[in-house]
Amino acid sequence: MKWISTAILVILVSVIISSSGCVSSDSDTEGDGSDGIYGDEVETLEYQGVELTPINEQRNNAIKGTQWINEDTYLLKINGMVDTPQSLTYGQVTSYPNVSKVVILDCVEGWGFTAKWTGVPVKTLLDEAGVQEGATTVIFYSEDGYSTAHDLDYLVDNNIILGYKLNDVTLPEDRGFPFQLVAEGKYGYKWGKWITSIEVTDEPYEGYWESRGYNNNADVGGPRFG
Ligand SMILES: Nc1nc2c(c(=O)[nH]1)N[C@H]1C(S)=C(S)[C@@H](COP(=O)(O)O)O[C@H]1N2
Ligand SMILES: [Mo]
Repeated sequence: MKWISTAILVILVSVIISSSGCVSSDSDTEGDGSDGIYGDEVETLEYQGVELTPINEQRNNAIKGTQWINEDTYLLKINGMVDTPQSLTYGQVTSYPNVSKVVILDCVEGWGFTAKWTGVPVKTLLDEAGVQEGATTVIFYSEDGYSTAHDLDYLVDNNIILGYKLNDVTLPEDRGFPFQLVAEGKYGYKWGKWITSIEVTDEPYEGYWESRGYNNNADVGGPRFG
């Protein structure tokens, strides 16, 4: 009769495991966005005739996993070579006129995805702060200790945006809420997520991956290292 109690135990344990939700974090759990529904937001999967990659099929990368930022206490700092340093709430950043565009993210490791991004032009924020004469570089710092930098001219000339909507859905936590830099034309490591501060400087800067050997210019199709 020992095998019966063993069998019952095995059945019981598997029932508990399969109903506890601790088995897997992928696939089609209702309401987690895998069905394209995020709270009361519905994901857009085609825009201006371009087919978009669904969020649940977009890969992601993060050195320390998801950062959980509280929208109510969040402040975006803008400092360095500016006349008026800024400290902006989520509501303030997202109430500037926004821009939407379809952009491909290319990770240097060879994967990528196409998405519709909506956000505020970095130039709008910098104009508000008043960039000082001689500034050349803008550094983006993130909640997880990550950082990356861009030439001021690149950001302005390409109307680069600080994105807060992805395929028309509020940028999910695991993807960089509240803001990810949509650094079109640059490898993924130039797309800072969970951005908390922006510093304007006249010095060259090497970010997290750049200081570990990745190319600081990072043009897609250009050299990956050195
Ligand atoms: N804060 C932060 N931003 C980051 C990273 C990171 O680890 N931390 N990884 C970078 C890399 S290497 C890539 S490829 C992209 C991936 O962006 P995604 O998660 O939106 O796909 O995020 C970039 N931004
Ligand atoms: Mo990457």
